[in-house]
Amino acid sequence: MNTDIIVIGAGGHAKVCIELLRSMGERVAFCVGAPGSPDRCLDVPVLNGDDNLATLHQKGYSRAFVAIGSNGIRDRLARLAVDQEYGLVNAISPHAVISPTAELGTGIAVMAGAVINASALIGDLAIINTGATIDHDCRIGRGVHIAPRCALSGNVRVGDHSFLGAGCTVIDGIRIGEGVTVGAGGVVISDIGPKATAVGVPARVVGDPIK
Ligand code: JB3
Repeated sequence: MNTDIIVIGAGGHAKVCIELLRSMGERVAFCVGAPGSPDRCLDVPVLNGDDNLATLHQKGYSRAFVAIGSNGIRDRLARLAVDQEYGLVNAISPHAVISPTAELGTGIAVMAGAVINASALIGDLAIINTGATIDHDCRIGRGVHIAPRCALSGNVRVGDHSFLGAGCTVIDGIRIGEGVTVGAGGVVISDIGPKATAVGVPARVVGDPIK
């Protein structure tokens, strides 16, 4: 058995996650990218195509991290990796501040400068990006991306696969549904239903929710 990690994805997010994993003392053996990916991601060799996951597993690799920003693709590839009997690891910066009472899922990324406060729950495959703050008792769903410098006050709920763009602010107690997008800089002061896109200050839903 080989304890080195396979990173799935080979773009900008993978670069950040490789460095996070290394900062935790882990080694990354290969990235697996979509066909046509560059040969290397940072200095890590890139294999093209998801059929490489089975081959690598046969060679003894069993730990993986899915480093793709798209919430849908990240979730799909995580399920594929788990189906192939990989264990998903976390990539957590030593420069993040995480409460001992926070509950962390698997396959999550927490970047430098992020803060996760008391009794917060971070769902599987979530990204808490650079400098984002998640305050007490927040519930962050599976496959959510909280982009850099977002600030979530206490008791905020964010449904699965939602995306809060860079610099969003959410006041306490707000409920954001599944599959929601909040545009960068949005200030959320009222609840947002599922699959909506909201933008602005204060954030307002635009268009019809995507069916
Ligand atoms: O906002 C920040 C700080 N980071 C963003 C990050 C969270 O998301 C970043 O700016 C980008 O917006 C995005 O980064 P990501 O996901 O690395 O995007 P990109 O550089 O476009 O790379 C996408 C990667 O996904 C490429 O390496 C593709 O090969 C890979 N990919 C896409 N589909 C896939 C598949 N890889 C595999 N193995 N299988 C697929 O089906």
